[in-house]
Amino acid sequence: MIEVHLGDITRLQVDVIVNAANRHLSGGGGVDGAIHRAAGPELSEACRAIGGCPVGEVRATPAFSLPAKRIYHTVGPVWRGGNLGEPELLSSCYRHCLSLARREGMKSIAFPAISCGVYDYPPELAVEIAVDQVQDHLDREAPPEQIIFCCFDARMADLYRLQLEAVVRR
Ligand code: AR6
Repeated sequence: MIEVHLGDITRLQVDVIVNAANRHLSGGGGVDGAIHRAAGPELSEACRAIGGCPVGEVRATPAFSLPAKRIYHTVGPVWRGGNLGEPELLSSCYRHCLSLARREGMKSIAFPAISCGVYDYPPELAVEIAVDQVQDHLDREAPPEQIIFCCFDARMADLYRLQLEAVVRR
């Protein structure tokens, strides 16, 4: 089941919340800042111990004070016009998160709009990639039962809803 949720990802009671992190896993603004604040200082220590994460990959930590069980830190690409591998790297973020969730037996996962804030990825293009990757994953064995696109503003939520409808019609 794929859902669109409007609100703060840190409040969600799901197995996994995905963080739109940076390569150093050093915390920052946006959703990353909100997750670090809500999870507590142990999260920074756990991230420091991991050391970093290449763009397009994922690293997992416990969720500490959050209601979720795990945080998957993935690093989206910075948008530089679209010809520098941005679509492949963003797809790779979703793919890595979904396969790790499957490997870890996680039943529910919530994604923020990776790269759509400070990293400046055009939301329409990012949403198309996010929905395609999730849809693709649902065709495989034992995907998470619940996949949530968590949006912080109504415009983003509308884009996901439109894209999901378009995919169903395809
Ligand atoms: N819950 C859900 N979505 C949120 C929340 C929240 N609490 N807060 C913001 N968003 P961004 P990026 C939305 O900038 O573009 C950090 O400094 C936001 O409205 O958080 O991947 C990192 O350390 C937007 O739609 O992530 C990196 O340096 C989306 O989350 C850099 O920003 C992503 O915006 C990563 O940039």
